[in-house]
Amino acid sequence: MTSEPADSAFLRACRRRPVPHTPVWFMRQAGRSLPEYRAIREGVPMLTACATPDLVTEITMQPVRRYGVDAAILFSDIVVPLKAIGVDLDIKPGVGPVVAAPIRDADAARALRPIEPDDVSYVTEAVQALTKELGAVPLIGFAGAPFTLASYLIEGGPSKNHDHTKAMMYGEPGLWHALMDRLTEITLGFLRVQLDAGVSAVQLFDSWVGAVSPDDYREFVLPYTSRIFDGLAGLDAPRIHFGVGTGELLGLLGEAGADVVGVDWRVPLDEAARRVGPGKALQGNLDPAILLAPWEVVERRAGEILARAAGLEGHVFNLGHGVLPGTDPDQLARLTDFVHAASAR
Ligand code: 1CP
Repeated sequence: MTSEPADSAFLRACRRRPVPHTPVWFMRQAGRSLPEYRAIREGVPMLTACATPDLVTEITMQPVRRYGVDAAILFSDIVVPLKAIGVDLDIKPGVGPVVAAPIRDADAARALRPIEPDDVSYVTEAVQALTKELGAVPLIGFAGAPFTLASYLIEGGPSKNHDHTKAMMYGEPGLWHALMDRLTEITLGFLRVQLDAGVSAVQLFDSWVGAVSPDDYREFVLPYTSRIFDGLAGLDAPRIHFGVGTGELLGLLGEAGADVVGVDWRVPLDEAARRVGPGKALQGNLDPAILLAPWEVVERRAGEILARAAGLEGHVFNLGHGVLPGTDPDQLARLTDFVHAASAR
């Protein structure tokens, strides 16, 4: 047994050190499929839950207790820092984040001010309570990356094609860069609050950046994600970078500077390692939909992922994206046990 997060399989794998077993956690492991989550959230709006430290602490702990995962992820949302600096937005059940006045001009971009620790004191409080309760289990903090945040702000809500976002990127590059610059400072500030409060690692979710080409990523996104990872260098907390549909961007995601690159299910991990290049751990990459199939299928597919990962410098087992709402929690519990047993060394 280890007694400090620093000795944990999760942090060791992120640092590409030998591990007793492959560590596992699941994106969106809190909420979604857990009945105890639905019970505690009954009648509490999402953003109210995120701003209530007791609820954040309890919900963050639920999947750790039930699944025995190797890391907890703070219960929050990528739009929490935007709400905290005064953006008029809400999270609508069954929809996601909805912004009252989408940002489409320079005045609206300028109104996005930097975040101060006092704006999110409930996050500091929750992280402090959680690090005590978690003991040796590491806590992952997170933030949305500038591109993904920009998409919600510009579109006004969830979007399939990110049309308005790309229209600004291509048509008004000056405005685009000004907006990305502001979002970069907010993201950095929000991650620093979590690191100061005691999280052991951070994940930057650029969930929707797979929508852009490599050349456009380099010009319109990479400078900002690089600034975030550079700003968090030398802190002893591994930095994880994740996006969906990023097969063609994996080399650039590696270039951006994270310690760990998250891979969705579309690229096998051994091929992902070639694309990302040396000196990085990888995280992933079971298709979350596989968990809806019978256990025998889950076991076989998870075994294939471990086999693909055998030659990696470091591997954190995860899904290729978040847990789907219809997932049976027992499948996640079994999967956690299976990964631990099958990878024990
Ligand atoms: O384990 C956890 O559930 C941790 C908490 C967590 C995280 C890491 C939530 C709670 N949201 C997120 C990150 C997040 N939020 C991302 C990045 C991860 C990903 O790609 O899945 C994104 C894109 C969002 C935006 C968002 N918030 C959506 C997606 C909408 C879309 O564009 O398709 C949704 C549905 C939300 C609301 C939300 N966030 C979290 C929960 C539990 C919910 C559901 C709201 C509710 O219960 O009322």
